[in-house]
Amino acid sequence: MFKNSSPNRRRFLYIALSGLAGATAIAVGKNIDPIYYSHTLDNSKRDFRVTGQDPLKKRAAAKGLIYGAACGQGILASDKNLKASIVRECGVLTPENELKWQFVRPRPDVFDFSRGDWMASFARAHNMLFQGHTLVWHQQLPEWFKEVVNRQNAEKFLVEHITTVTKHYAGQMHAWDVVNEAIKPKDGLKAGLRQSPWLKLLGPDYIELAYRVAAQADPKAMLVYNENDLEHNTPEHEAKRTAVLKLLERLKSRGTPLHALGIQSHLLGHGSLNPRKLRNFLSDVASLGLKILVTELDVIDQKLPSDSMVRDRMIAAMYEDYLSIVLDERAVIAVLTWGLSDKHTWLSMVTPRSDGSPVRPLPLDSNFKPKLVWNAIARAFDQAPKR
Ligand code: 9MR
Repeated sequence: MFKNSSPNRRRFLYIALSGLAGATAIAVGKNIDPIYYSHTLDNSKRDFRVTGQDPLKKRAAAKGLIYGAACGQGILASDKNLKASIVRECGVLTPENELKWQFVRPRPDVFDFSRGDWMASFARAHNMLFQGHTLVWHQQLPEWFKEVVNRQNAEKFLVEHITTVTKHYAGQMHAWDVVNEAIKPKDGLKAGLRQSPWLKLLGPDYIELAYRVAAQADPKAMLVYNENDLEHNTPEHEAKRTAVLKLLERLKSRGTPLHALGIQSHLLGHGSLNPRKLRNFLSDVASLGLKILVTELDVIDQKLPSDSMVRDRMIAAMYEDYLSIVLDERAVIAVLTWGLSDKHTWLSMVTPRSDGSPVRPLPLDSNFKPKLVWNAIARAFDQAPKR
C-alpha cells in the first residue's frame, strides 16, 4: 500500500485501528515495525466497554493470571475505602515500602517486621497472595548503612539480611523481588551493571549470591529479578532489554535459583511501544525457563492533555495496548499495579502535572470509582489467552 513512500513518510502514516485490533494508532510500512502510539490520535470512538461486573482478580483468575496491587500499610489500615477496594479487586498484595531496608532494618542489629506482618496477615485474612519487595536495591537504604557497611563486612550484612527477612516470611510469600534494578547501561560499566552500593562493595557476584541465600532460606517462594525501563520503544529501553537478557542468561547458565523476571512497567503515557521488540524480549526471557510478572504497572500522565476525559482515554489506551502485547506471552503469570486508586500514588509527588490537576495513573479514581483504566485492564484480561 505504501510501496512508493519513503520510510520517513511511512513513519508518519498512521491508521486508526480502534475497531480492528484494539491498538489506538500504529505506524505501517514494509520495512518498519508497527509502533503503537496510544496517545497520538483522538480515540474518542475507541470502545472500552466491558461485559459483566466481575472484579479484576476474578477476570485474571479465569485466564490463570493473578491481579493485584502495591499498597502502603498506613493507608491500608486507615482508609476504609481503599481496604474495601483492595479486597474486592486484588488477588495479590505487595508492600510498597515496608519491607525495604530503610523500614525493616532501622538499626544494624534491629529488624522491624511490624508493618510487614500486619500486611501479611491482612492478605491471609482476605485470601490474597503476599509478594515481597525488595531485598537488594540501591535506594531506600537506612541512614546508618553508609557509616556501618564496608567492603569487609558487606557480604555478612547482605547474607544476614536476606536470610533473616526471607526466613521470617518463609511459607507466606508467593514471590520475592530479590534484586531490584541492578542494570543501568547508561552508567557505562561492564555488562550494563548499575553503579550501586552493592556493586561497589561486593562486585558483580552480589546478584547471584542474593538468589542463593534467598532460596536457601525460603525454598518455596518464586524468586524474581525486578527491573524498570524495559517497556518502551527507545534506544535506552532497548539497551536495557539487551543487558537484562544477558544477565538472566548468565544467572541461569550458572544454575542460580532464579524463577522469574519482573517488568515494572511504569509506562509513559506519551511513550510508544514496539510490539515486535517487546514480544521478542518476553519470549527470549520465557525460553530461559523463566516466568514473567508485570510488577509495578501505572501510566505517567504528566505530558498528556489537561482535559481529564481525553486524558483518561489515552491512559486507558496505553494500558490496554501494553497489556494486550504482554499477555500474549504465556510465561506472564501476574499483573500488579503500583497502587489501586489515584488517591494514593507515588506519581503525585514524583511526576506532578504543570496544570496543577491531579495525576490519574491507576484503575480507580480518587473516590475509588473505576475509571477507563479499570475497563482497559478488564478487557485485556478477558481477551488474554488462557495459561
Ligand atoms: O512507591 C515507592 C515510593 O513510595 C518511594 O518513595 C520510592 C522511593 O524511591 O519507591 C517507590 O517504589 C519504587 C519501587 O520500590 C521500585 N521501583 C520503582 C518504584 C517507584 O519509584
